Amino acid sequence: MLDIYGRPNSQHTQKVLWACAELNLRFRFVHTGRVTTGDLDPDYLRLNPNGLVPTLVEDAFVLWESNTIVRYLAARHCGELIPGDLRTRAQGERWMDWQATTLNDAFRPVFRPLVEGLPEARDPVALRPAVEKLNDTIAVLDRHLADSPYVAGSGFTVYDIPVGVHAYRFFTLDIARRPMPALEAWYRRLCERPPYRQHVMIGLG
Ligand SMILES: N[C@@H](CCC(=O)N[C@@H](CS)C(=O)NCC(=O)O)C(=O)O
Repeated sequence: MLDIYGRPNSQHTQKVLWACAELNLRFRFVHTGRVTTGDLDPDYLRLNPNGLVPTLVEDAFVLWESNTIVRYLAARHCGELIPGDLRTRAQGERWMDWQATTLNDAFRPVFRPLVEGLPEARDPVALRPAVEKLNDTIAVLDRHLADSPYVAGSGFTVYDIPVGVHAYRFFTLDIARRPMPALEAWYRRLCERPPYRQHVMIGLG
């Protein structure tokens, strides 16, 4: 029995839901998170002491950290989303770590004000440095994709998932975007995937 605890509009939950859909997994989804339910249930805090979503529970096995969950599911249920070659895999994992650190740090100061309607969102001048920084950061991925149709080579892998969730947000936010032809082409390929449309392309907020 596979349970996924999360909030459908959270970027971290979306990675896991998207991975489950790519792998055709059957699971029970449990809506949770402070934003959804207010104070967290002590039972949930025992599963995930961070008080964050998502969390996976598979029989007695509990796992949190969205990128780890996505890699676990892909390895357990369908090896083909994980390349066999060690160096290809390491390069893919690098983009997962980059998403969780560098890209997330660049995204937060743009995403939160715009989606939560904070005062700086009404002042494009105040937001401009953060938008510039986000463009600078995501351009690193654009340059990588100019030589590689997907994040880890010629085919879709689990490593496209974390950055793919951010790609939808980047192309959907009302911000000034520099031309990023390779990023856009890859994003258009993701948009053709039904699991992406079902779990990621669901609006912001
Ligand atoms: N590093 C964690 C971050 C998880 C996280 O920050 N989750 C956010 C949602 S995206 C959260 O739980 N926020 C509180 C809430 O939704 O109640 C992961 O990747 O799973």
